[in-house]
Order: sequence, then C-alpha cells, then structure tokens
Amino acid sequence: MLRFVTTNRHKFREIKALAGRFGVEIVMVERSYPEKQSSDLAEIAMEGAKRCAADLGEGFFLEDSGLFVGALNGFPGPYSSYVHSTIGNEGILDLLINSRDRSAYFLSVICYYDGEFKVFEGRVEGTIATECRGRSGFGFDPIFQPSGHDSTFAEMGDAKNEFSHRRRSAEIFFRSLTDRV
Ligand code: ITT
Repeated sequence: MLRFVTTNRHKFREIKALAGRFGVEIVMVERSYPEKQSSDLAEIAMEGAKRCAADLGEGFFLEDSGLFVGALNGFPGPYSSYVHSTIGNEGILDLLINSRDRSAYFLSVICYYDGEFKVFEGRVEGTIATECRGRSGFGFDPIFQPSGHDSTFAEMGDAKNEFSHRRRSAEIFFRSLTDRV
C-alpha cells in the first residue's frame, strides 16, 4: 500500500485508476507541504518529498504538476495552482487574446521516497483553446486541447487518463515498482 500525499482529489482519482492497472493500491494522505519557489517542478517535488519524509518515513509519493504556456514563456508553470485560483481559465484566455501562438504543455512530476528520492516525469503537448469547453476534470482542463485531438481534456471524461501528463509520469512510476517484483 503506497501513500499519495496530496490535497487534490482529482489528482488522486486519476492516479488511483492508473495504479489499479498495475495492481498497486494507493491511499490518499491529505496534507499540504511547503512548496519551494523554483521554476523547476522536479526541484519543487523533490524538496516537498524531503519535507514529508521526516515524519512519513518510506513508501509515499507526491506529484507536482503545471501548465506551461508558450506565448507566456512558460507561465503559469510552477504557479499553476495559485494562478488557477486567482485569474482562472478566463484569465489565461484573456492573456492570449491577441496571440497566434497557442502552444502549451502540461508537466507532471512524481517524487517517490523509498529510502531514496526518485523522480518520474510525464509531459503532454497541446494548445490553449479559444474558449472554455467541457465540464469534466479540473483546473485548466476546459482550455487545454492535447495535440492530435479536437476535444479539450474537460470534454474527454475518463479518456483524459489515457494520454495525460499524469498518465505518463504514473505509468513510468508504477512500471518501475512492478518491474522490481
Ligand atoms: P497538491 O499540491 O496538494 O497535490 P495542487 O492542486 O496544489 O495539489 P499542484 O501544486 O501540483 O497541485 O498544482 C497544480 C495545478 O496545476 C493544479 O491545481 C491545476 O490548477 C493545474 N493542473 C495540474 N494538472 C492538471 C490537469 O491534469 N488538468 C488541469 N489542470 C491541472
């Protein structure tokens, strides 16, 4: 049984579904941890895990993720949670109103502690839609359209979990666990 330290129930739900495919059971440990200020998500995840390791011991992981918008030089990136709760999806759409470059990507970094700190990354490329579309998912899902698809993540329902950034980081992570058995 692995512990996933997060306050975000959507992230937990997505990762739990993926863990099940590898026969890995996870439980949510709902707690926040201080997030280091850095432009590097891996560094933020690693520092967060170090803080948690002191009292959680071995056998837990956490995940740091963000939306990186090309025309905004990677903003909001590590500030995604704060930016979503302040200016939200409409705020990002407004910032891009005159922009022809609508490229963006989502990045997910998992840090697992089993006595050592191990990092697993997943990334998905896409574009920022011109309006919010869809009602499923969370965060920036209504404005993110993954490359090769006509729908936003929020229009895809559970299909998002087939090729999202989180799917990619989690799959490498869970595979590394099951490969060892
Ligand atoms: P924890 O740190 O407690 O796990 P959090 O929501 O604060 O939860 P992050 O610090 O990693 O998580 O912030 C990531 C933010 O990026 C998240 O709150 C969303 O606004 C956005 N985000 C990340 N993954 C996303 C996804 O799959 N779909 C939509 N938005 C996403």
